This record gives sequence, C-alpha cells and structure tokens, in this order.
Amino acid sequence: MSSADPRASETAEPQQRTADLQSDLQQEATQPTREGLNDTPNNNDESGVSPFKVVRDAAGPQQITAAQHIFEQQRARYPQATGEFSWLLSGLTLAGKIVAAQVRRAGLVDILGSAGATNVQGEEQQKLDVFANRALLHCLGHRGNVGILASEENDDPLIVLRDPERGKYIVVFDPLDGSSNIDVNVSVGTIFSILRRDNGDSQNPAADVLQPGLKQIAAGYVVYGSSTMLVYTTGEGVHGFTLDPAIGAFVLSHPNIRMPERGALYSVNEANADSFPEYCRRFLHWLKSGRDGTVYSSRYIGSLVADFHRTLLKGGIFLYPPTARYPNGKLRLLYEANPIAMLAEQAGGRATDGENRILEIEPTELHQRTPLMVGSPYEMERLHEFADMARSRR
Ligand code: AHM
Ligand code: MG
Repeated sequence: MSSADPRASETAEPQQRTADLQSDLQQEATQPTREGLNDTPNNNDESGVSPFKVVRDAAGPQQITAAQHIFEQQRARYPQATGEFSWLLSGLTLAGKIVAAQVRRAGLVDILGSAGATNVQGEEQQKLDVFANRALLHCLGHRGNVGILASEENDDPLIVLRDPERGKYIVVFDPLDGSSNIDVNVSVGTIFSILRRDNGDSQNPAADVLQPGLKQIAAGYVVYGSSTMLVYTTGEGVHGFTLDPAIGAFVLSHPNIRMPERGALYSVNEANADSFPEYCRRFLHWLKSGRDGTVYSSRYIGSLVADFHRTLLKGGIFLYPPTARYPNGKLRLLYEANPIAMLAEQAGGRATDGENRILEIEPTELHQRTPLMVGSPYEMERLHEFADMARSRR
C-alpha cells in the first residue's frame, strides 16, 4: 500500500500515524479555506469573501488546558524559561488525574478489597490515601528536577536520587486530605506547595524543607468533588481548571479567581466551640447576631480543600482554631495552611493563625500544626478586631 493510499495511516505504526497526522495538519494550516468567512473581518475584499481568511470561531471557543496555561504563564514571566517548572507542574496534574480516576471508583475498589485483601494480580489493596501518596511520589519522582518530596504520609522528607544534581525543587504535599470522607462519598483533595531547594547538595532535606510560606513559588490543590478541579497559583493570580473526563484534560474554567470582599458563609467545626479561644467564640457570636446586616449561614464539610474552595469562590471565612484536643490547631503548616494561604492572598483574601500571617511563620518541624483562619478581607478584619481586643485586655 503506498503512503498516498488513504488507508495507509490507519494501518501504519503509531509513530508513522502521528507523522501523517502532523503533515495533514500542516497542510490544512497552509491551505486557504472558505469556511467561517462571515466570522472574520476582511481587510482586502469589500465583498467579504477572501480566499485567505483565518477561521477563528468555526471550532468554537478555544479550550486552554492546564499544561498550556502553565507553560504560557511561565514564558510570559520568564522569557528564558526552559519549561522545566511547567514540566514539574504537569507531574502534579498527571497525579491529580490518576487519583481522580481512583477516587471515582472508591466504592467499587472497596467492594473488590473486601473480597480478600488482595486484588486479581495478587497485590495488596491500597487504601486510597496510600494510593494517592504513591501516585504523587511516582509522578514527581520521575520528573528529574524534583530534589525533595515531603508528604503528610511519610515521617521524613524523601531525597529523590534520580538526578540529585538537577533536583532544584521541593514539593510538599498532602496526597489525600480529608480521606475519612471517602467512605461517605464526600469531597476530598490533594494539596501541594512548591519551594526552591537552596542547598542542592544538602544531605539534610528536613532543613531544606523548613521554609516559610512566603518562599513558595507555587501552590495549589485538586478537589475531587462533583467534578474534579485543579486550582493553582505561581504568584500571578489564581486559576481554576475543571477536568473534562471526555478528553482527560484539565480545561481552564475559572481564570483569575478573586475571593469576594465579604461573604455570607462561615465554616468551622462548632462541636469544638467550647474550647476555642474566647475571641473566636465572641466572633462567632457576632457573626450569628446579624449585627452588621448580614445573615450568615454555616457550612462545614470537614475537608479543608472543599471548605476552602467554597470560601475562595463565595467569600466568608473558614476557621480551625486551637481546641482542647489540638491546642496548636489541627491543620499542618507546610502542606495545608501554607498553600491555602498563598492561594487566599493571591485571590485577594487573608490567612492568619489568629495573630500572625500564615506565610510569615518560620517552621520548625515538617508536620507542625497551626491554627488557620482564612477568608475574605471583611470577615478576617472583624475576626482580628476581636483578637486584638482580647490581647489588649490581657
Ligand atoms: P487529615 O489530613 O487527617 O485528613 O485531616 C485534615 C482534615 C481537614 O481536611 C479538615 O479541615 C479537618 O481535618 C477537619 O477536622 P475535624 O474533623 O476535626 O473538624
Ligand atoms: Mg490533611
């Protein structure tokens, strides 16, 4: 069969098929078309008919994928960028898709798992948070430019040995936050924070990881909700992408997210209220009083990513104050509070521990906890008025 035969590309090897497709596309791009003529202005023919018009809207609005967006943002900011950082972020989007696929099958996986603790290949069934951890370690550990990986699921940070010379990034993550919600089909998420590794050859990865949130060069999360969404920032605003299952790509759906100046929702585990600091109790009481004219409603999922995602889009406030059970707060500074705080600030919101800006806290331990108050400027200012009042009375 000659290569001119139209059936040739169907039977050719994959590489040949790709080459054929590329050459077809190039030909199409250079050939004049008469489709969509009325969609584009015509500068050289008053009849409105030109053989050299560019078809703009014939294929509908352009779909921007996360990979494309990340790459273009990097190129606009750093024209000399090699694409290495984009390559790292694409490891996170790949891991997000792998985890999403598994989370979507959670009920089925449980059924298979309960038949015996091994699957058909004789492998042990993994709990989803262990699975998610392995997916992230796998997708990031093979990028070549990640030097250290630190996870909620591992006691200590891991040095990636693949290419120690080039491993200039650190990724800190919670692979599946809120995983206790999986059993009841409630949203969960993956949270990540990316830092630069200043001491490339350091054999003390724990010290490399302990950087304040201000040093993050990117942060984000994937929320596995009624749809799967990636939300990320590299310090140039916050952008959201929805996973289109039909094409397996995160597609830009929420460009330049801004947190509303104020909201009408507050989010806190009120079962712990008796042991909150007094200023938090007073603040909650004030919210419920409706004294500023807003009738607040309460929303609490118990998955930080989902609770924050709602706060980001709708405004209001999320609080996890110190409690009797968690006197230093429950949430972890490095892979929960820091990335959430960077996203909040990038979207115009605030994040503190009730006193200090989260991003300025100097960490001392990988798994250190912190109180977290995050939300719209208005509610955060009111909260801090209550905190200041309490401090001035001391
Ligand atoms: P996890 O990392 O063990 O899943 O715990 C963190 C989760 C957060 O997602 C959520 O904000 C918080 O714990 C809820 O805690 P609580 O059940 O005490 O309200
Ligand atoms: Mg967690």
